[in-house]
Amino acid sequence: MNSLTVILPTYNESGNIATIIERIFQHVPEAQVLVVDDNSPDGTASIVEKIMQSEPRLRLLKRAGKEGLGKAYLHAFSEVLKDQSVQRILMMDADLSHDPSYIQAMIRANTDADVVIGSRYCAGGGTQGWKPWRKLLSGFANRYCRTITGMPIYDATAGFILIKVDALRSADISSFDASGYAFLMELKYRLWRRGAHFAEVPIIFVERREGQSKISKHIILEGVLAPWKMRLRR
Ligand SMILES: Nc1nc2c(ncn2[C@@H]2O[C@H](COP(=O)(O)OP(=O)(O)OP(=O)(O)O)[C@@H](O)[C@H]2O)c(=O)[nH]1
Ligand SMILES: [Mg+2]
Repeated sequence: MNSLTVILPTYNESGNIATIIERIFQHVPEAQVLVVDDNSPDGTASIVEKIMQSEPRLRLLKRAGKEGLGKAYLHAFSEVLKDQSVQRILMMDADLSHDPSYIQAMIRANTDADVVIGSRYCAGGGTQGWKPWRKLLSGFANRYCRTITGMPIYDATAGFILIKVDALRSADISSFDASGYAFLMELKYRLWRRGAHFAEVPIIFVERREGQSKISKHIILEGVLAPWKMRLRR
């Protein structure tokens, strides 16, 4: 069955990519996986190509250069939506912070909800291995987003998101220009404004052990401004 496509955006994830792909197929053997790589200098794409030789469920979308998480996801959505048989899309990080063992619980919650978030901020969720500043920033960012936008979601900056394709098709997702947390908040906001029903499934988010963070001052600033932009546009 060709109904679930997992999208894995990558930039310099050579230390994680083989493990995350293997673990996804272990927990959801029926899934297809699409890696979206922005020409990682560390050779992430060639590792994927090697695995593809013996793994027909795996595909690779190669992009010319680093353009941020948002652009990579929008490109991947437009590819996946061409295939009418795909019923749901799962967005997740490739750095092993999002444990594939939660995917089945998210799929179960997806029967009643259009969008299921692997959530750090609902009862039972949390983070492991984060420095205090990261915890504070993330907790604050989520309360801030909820207060300003009114969106009833505890983990608005989450990147572990299962979406029914019908909900994604009805939201206007082709036309926005945001990269990191801003993209993840705005995507949920557009789905919510279009009437999508949300559920949150608790996850423990584990700090990456391999590779480097791509968080920058630009991504944080864009995230701070995003909820105001959404509110003002309303
Ligand atoms: N294709 C693509 N993927 C990206 C880009 N920036 C980040 N990613 C990927 O998006 C996912 C999330 O990025 P991370 O750098 O892990 O961001 P984070 O989880 O907020 O922060 P850390 O875990 O601290 O690094 C990872 O799989 C990255 O490799 C990009 O510009 N293009
Ligand atoms: Mg990460």
